[in-house]
Amino acid sequence: MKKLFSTLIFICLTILMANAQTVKTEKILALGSCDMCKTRIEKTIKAIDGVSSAVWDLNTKMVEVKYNSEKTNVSAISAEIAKVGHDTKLYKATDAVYASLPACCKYERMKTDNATNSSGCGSTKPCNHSCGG
Ligand SMILES: [Cu+2]
Repeated sequence: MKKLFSTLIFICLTILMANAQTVKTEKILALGSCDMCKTRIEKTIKAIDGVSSAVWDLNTKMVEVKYNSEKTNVSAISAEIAKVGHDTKLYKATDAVYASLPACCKYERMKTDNATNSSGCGSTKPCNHSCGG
């Protein structure tokens, strides 16, 4: 009887520890500008397998995501956000998807290191030099 009891305790602890390890809460930067963006971003993230909640904040542009780290991760979530038109730190939305967003959703795009600079250098690296121009 004593053995059964300690076995039960052990099983309970194992389950508790497993839960603590797999459910993560992470804040991800996702650029957007209005309530439509909020709905789009949250709906997109919640549709991902393993995500239990997503709450986007218009002021901070951060979305707090609760997810099972065995099923998904920040990189995969960021990729999905970018697919529907919102820049994240890891993935940028394509110009075509961004262009298709409603006018109210046009946010200021995230600056990328490899963007062509104003002098038309076209370098794929950060352009701190004069570009020979
Ligand atoms: Cu919007």
